[in-house]
Amino acid sequence: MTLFNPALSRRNLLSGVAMGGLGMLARPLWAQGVIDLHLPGKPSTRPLTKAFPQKGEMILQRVRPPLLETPMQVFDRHILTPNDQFYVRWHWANIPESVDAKAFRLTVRGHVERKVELRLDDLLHGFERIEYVAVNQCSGNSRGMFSPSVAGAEWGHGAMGNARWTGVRLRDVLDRAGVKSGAVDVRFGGLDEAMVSEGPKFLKSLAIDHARDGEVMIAFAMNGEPLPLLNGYPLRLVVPGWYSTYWVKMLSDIEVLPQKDDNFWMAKAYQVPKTPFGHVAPGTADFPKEAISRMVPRSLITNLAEGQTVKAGAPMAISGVAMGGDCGVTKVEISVDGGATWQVAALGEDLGPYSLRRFTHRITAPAGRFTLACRCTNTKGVSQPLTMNWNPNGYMRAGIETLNLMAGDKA
Ligand SMILES: Nc1nc2c(c(=O)[nH]1)N[C@H]1C(S)=C(S)[C@@H](COP(=O)(O)O)O[C@H]1N2
Ligand SMILES: [Mo]
Repeated sequence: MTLFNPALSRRNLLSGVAMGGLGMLARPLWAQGVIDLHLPGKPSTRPLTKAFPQKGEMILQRVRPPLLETPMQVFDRHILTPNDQFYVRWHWANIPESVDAKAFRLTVRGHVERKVELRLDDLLHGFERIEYVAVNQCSGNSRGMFSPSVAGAEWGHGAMGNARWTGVRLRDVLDRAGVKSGAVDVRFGGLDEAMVSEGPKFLKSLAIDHARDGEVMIAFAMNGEPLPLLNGYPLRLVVPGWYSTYWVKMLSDIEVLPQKDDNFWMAKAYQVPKTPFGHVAPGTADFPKEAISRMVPRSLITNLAEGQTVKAGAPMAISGVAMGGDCGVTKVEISVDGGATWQVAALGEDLGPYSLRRFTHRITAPAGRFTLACRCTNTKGVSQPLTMNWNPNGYMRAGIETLNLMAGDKA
């Protein structure tokens, strides 16, 4: 398998990828169509682009650093999101345009018995491999849907992806260095750098017990292929059940800390209200905060779009995807009357507790305007809240999503 041949991986990965100095565009950037994200109360059309290396058709949110969103139809077609349509998000634009697999080193240092420097080859061949399916979801996924609006990247629902991740246990790598007693946090950094010297480098940490839980992974593959460069080639952290702000890409540095990490990205950024679903009354700015962590249940209809016309009185198929958040999906319910009554949908194959799960249902379309809604309950018994959650950073969107449809004589 070429994946595990480091001599091949660099060539395969980057051949044909002529990334100019500016913004990693493989091809000139011109609009290849537009898509309407139906964000409430704001301009919501976005260009579609195929201009980025190793990426197919994506919704362009920002060129530099690249913010690329996955169109909803991709989730309708595939339960594992194809790598070339997997969303992309970076904080700083100073991202290497290629990584030499031979020269690459992953350093483990800090509060350890011995500093170690691992080659990609060591990761591929020197540790037991693990593999599982997990959703990677940006903390700000669906931010553009909030009403009232909040500041930040105005994503639709496509700042998420589901993949089969292959790699090694973070615990085993930490053990190679020998964590000293008194370790508190483990901090992760990648090859990307801030554009300005005052800009804080993107660094995220996990508590030592979480880092050593045997599930947190240093991944070298997604869906059986090396990671696309924009998704973190050659290595990224996978923290199943947690928002992907912790899933550090192009992971090159692991530092064990004898104290809590108070760097900007842990202590100042990515803070949510310390309430269920990170919810505060819209407009509230002052509240006790905590670092964002575990995901919450969500469900999204993928085969229909806001405002679509369907045939009144005719059978109508509904399909979508659900996630339990930090555990599996137990139930998805559908409402055709805006949430007054609910019907249980059929669930698709169970790919494990951290995966997306397909749901399908059939209804007879009523006449006139109607509102479809779906609601997920996870294996811990947590259901999506009936009232939409809100916070000023637009994180952790969890409430029930609705689609307003119109049933008429013709579909
Ligand atoms: N090195 C590095 N890793 C990073 C980031 C970053 O800016 N730099 N952004 C994080 C955030 S906020 C998100 S949402 C995910 C996005 O992962 P993806 O681009 O593979 O979809 O990467 C995370 N890992
Ligand atoms: Mo994110």
